[in-house]
Amino acid sequence: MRLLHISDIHAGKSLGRVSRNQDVAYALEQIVAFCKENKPELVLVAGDVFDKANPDNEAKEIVFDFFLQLNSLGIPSVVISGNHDSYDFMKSLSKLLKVINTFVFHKPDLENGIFEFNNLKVACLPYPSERVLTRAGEDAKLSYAVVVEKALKYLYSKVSGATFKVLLTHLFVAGSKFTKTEREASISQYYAVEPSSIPEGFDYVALGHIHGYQRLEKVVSHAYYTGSLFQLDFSESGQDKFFNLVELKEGEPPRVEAVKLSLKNPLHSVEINQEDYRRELEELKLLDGYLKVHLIVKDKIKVNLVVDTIKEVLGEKLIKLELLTPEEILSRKIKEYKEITKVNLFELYREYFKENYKKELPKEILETVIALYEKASKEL
Ligand SMILES: [Mn+2]
Repeated sequence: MRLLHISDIHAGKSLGRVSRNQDVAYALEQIVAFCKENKPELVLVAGDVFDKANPDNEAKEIVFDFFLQLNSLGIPSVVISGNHDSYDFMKSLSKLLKVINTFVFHKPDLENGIFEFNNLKVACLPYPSERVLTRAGEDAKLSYAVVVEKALKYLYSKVSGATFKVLLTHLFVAGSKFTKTEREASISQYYAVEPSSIPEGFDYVALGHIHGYQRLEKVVSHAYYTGSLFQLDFSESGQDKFFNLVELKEGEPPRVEAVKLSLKNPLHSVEINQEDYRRELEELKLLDGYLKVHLIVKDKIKVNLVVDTIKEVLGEKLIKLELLTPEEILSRKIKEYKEITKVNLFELYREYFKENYKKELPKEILETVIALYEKASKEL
């Protein structure tokens, strides 16, 4: 059985004043062309179909066209909501999309979360928002991660008899590497689900939410984030984008092939210096896609001419221009690092120590680590 796993379409996304719908369309066209050629039996969409609760009409048309084309190739799709999708909007589409063999699971529903397809069962867990999972009731006191773990185990029990068992979900598994576009609140540690919460018996786990392509090494089943279909914003600049072709054979591990997408508009985040900006501009104006330019200035006065020239030369390609002093660049990098890691370094070290040395971290070692960290921060 051959499946296609795609994720994080984010139709309706814009970057500053620029709509990214053409980037979405370009990615989906490539996927349709791939399907025509390779004939997978089913397409799995792991959430964040739309970028917002009320996507614009063009975004909707692009998404509906995609599913219409898959249907005319005879390929059904299973779709779950991500954290960017509105449960209610996805629900409003579900009956209509079923007519074109696009099966939408809009909201976590453990009793009705199984999609059956020949000898395959897909356990579908749309983005389990904290609001939905921990309402009043017996689970209210349990932490989010524990409730999600229970849900995954329950779903697994409902697919366990099938020849092929796949999990389709949209959540943050602890230990995955994220960019900054996944939406901050939902990637805090509170929402992290432990890799061990994913039942081992799934043949393949199709994940959405994290935008950088990756396999989760700590999960026993073959678990992948295929990531967003195009570079959503400048924190994803330089990232290649993929979807997975997954081949399931009885008694064998799945064969997973990452298929690379080409990008309509690659994003570039660049720094240029006030002194030699003219020379750098000559190179930048030849780049495809969109630019975010950090202009490094000695002082912020007398730069009007430089700014005007940059705007004129780069035109529509320029999405954002920021003036920064070298000191500001440095402090920003430190801040970004803290945001990206989003964890308490010392907590992380404590866990690392415990895992490796099989005992609690002694207080004196922690004190030494903190002192070293503070010393290093000052030197930066
Ligand atoms: Mn997303």
